[in-house]
Amino acid sequence: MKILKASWLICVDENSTIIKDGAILFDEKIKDFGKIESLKAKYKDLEVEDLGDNTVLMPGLINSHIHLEFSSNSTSLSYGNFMSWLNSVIVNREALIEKSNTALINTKLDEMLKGGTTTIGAISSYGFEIEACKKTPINTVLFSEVIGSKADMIDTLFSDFKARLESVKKNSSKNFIPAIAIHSPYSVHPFLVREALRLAKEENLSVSAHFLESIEEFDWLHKDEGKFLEFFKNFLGQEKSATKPMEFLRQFSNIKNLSFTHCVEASDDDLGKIKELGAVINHCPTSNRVLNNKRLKIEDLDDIDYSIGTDGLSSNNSLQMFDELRNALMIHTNLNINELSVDLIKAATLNGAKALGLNKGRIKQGYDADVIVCKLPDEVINKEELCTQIILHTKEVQDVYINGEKHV
Ligand code: MCF
Ligand code: FE
Repeated sequence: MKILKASWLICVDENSTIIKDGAILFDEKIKDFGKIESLKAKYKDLEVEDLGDNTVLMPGLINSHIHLEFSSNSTSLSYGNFMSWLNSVIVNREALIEKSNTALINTKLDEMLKGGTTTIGAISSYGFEIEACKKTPINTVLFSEVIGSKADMIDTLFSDFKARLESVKKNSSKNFIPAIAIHSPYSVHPFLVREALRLAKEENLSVSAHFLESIEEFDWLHKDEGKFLEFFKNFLGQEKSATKPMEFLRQFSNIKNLSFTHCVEASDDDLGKIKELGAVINHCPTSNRVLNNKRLKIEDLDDIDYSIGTDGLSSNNSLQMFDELRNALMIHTNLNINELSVDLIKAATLNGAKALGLNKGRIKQGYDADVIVCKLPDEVINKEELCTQIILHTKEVQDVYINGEKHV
């Protein structure tokens, strides 16, 4: 067992505790933490590794919503209008998926690791990222996605989904965990939603769904009108949406680890239901911006926890959590920057762990020892500004430990 000492220790707890000259003791779990003097006095025989000047120890970052299968996209997809983006996904999907091979995804995962990401929630449409995710030290909750609203395709779609889920289950391990994604209320037939959720409950799997991301989705689900009407008429011969938002949400009762992605068009009632379900909102600020969707009003969430996701390179120029946190900092202009930064660090650690159902994201006895060390360019005087400075100045981290093992 080892003691690590840094200039600062961010615990991520109810009181946002930050300890100056803090240290942790860990093997694969966190065993103890506190001021370096008190740890030294308690564990006289143990070696202390001083991480150096201007260093910060904190829980590893958790990217709770990412699509690795779109990793080859840079400039192919259209941004600035949600329908144009959707149409460009349909046109380019096959080519992008084919180019997003294991070698490319390995490279992306390696960059993410160096950037301080220790856990991801990966939405998997095809299962083409499984090989890369099995190999990476980054903990992966792999959400097999069910999608499709055409009634006569249901059986085929459900069998395909179950086969993909099985292949994830076959490979499951401590850091490769099967889960289920329902794509969205507009794109998944109610039968598929019901059956996929039945499976999730039976097998106690975490669940995630995209929910009310765009005004087009809102108009279609609530009023059967808007740009989606044209889209559904053309592609599927459908003129009425199959589900209302509240009906969709009601189906998710009794799912233990649940998250909804985006939610920028959710009403107060929807948010009330999300809170009652105990769900976390995956907040993807860059994706919302580039697809011309609204800003998530995190100030109005009324005790619903939100986590941070980059989404895929299908709607982002980076998969790095510190890039995403910087964007979040710049988008929520109405909030105090130092308070927001503290909140964002909690979103990117503890709340991500809650979304994925993991015992991570916090420096506390018994939690998994997934920790990162950031090195700031100079001294920070005010504790209150520490989180802001970390978000502003970190591109790559100095060290990464996952389940107590050093990987960077
Ligand atoms: O979160 C973004 C935007 N909203 C919906 N879907 C996706 C996003 N990024 C990738 N997707 C995927 C989704 O998983 O796009 C595919 C689905 O498999 C086609 S439907 C837009
Ligand atoms: Fe997404």
